[in-house]
Amino acid sequence: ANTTIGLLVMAYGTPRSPEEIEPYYTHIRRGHKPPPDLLEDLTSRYEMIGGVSPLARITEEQAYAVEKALNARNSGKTFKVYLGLKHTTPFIEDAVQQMHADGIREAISIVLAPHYSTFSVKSYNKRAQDEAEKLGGLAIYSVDSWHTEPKFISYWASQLQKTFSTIPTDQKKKTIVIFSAHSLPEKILRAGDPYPVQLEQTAELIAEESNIPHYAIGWQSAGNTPDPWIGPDVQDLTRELYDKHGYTSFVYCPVGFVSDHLEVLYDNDYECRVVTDEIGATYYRPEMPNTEPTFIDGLADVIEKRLSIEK
Ligand code: FEC
Repeated sequence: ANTTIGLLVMAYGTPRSPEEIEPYYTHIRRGHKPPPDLLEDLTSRYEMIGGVSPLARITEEQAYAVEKALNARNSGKTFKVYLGLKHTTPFIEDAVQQMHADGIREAISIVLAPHYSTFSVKSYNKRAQDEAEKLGGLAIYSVDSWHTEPKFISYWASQLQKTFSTIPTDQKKKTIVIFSAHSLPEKILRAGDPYPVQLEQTAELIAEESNIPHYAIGWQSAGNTPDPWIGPDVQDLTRELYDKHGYTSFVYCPVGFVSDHLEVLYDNDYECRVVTDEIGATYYRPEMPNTEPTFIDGLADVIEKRLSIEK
């Protein structure tokens, strides 16, 4: 019998070259090719962050780092990592097929996004489960969310302490932290989706551990569709907090993401900075988790805990 446990790490995916932007965008749009103006707009955002996103490299590094951390624990189990992406190759289904072909009978899956929503994590998990069911003989235990995981919280708390140590003392009281995640269509709320409550829980825990004076919750990177998206948008929120309370320093923590990628490098580092520049405030954005050891160890903890429920 094969006693190796499959470690299915799922993530969003990104184009690996400028030529891949169109097929990637078409996949995000559920098979509909983007009109030329939208494609041009997205291409120019990638150009602003260096042509392509560093996400492909970082996702891979994260997946291998979690595998390594788990195998270093001498738990008597051996993990083999498989990367499955939502919008580009290797797709989630490709990874499940590969696990099956390798004779894996048991696997654990995790999405590289901390908060559960029907729109994101649920659909990743469903694609993995559907493929496993089709193939047969492979059980996948899915992690739904890990937004309160202690080492994940500690990662951000220590990043905030680091950032605050660079803020002049007289500015600290006028500093606000904005915790954010990717916005989603508001209609998910009517179905009781836990996504916004989970973001609040993450924010509260980080704020408590880092002892920051003020924080707010915002949403970012909303899509361009006629139906309303969850707000307030981080840019509008920045203006409002300045107008109403006169904050002069803004610290952006996009805790719904775990890597440097377009939604952070462009939507925060460019778009939010446009607003802070306009109002004459200072922009701060702590480093993203990427492969920082505490964060990776936290993901390994999440996986061990999920497996212990099955045993
Ligand atoms: O290439 C990169 O560096 C950035 C990759 C990237 C990440 C990401 C994360 C999330 N998204 C979520 C939801 C939506 C919904 C739509 C949508 C659209 C886009 C587009 C690009 C894009 N997303 Fe994304 N997202 C990333 C990239 N996303 C590019 C298309 C152009 C644009 O709107 O900018 C709207 C389409 C639809 O209706 O389906 C919704 C969520 C996350 C965070 C959770 C996760 O990582 O899965 C939720 C990274």
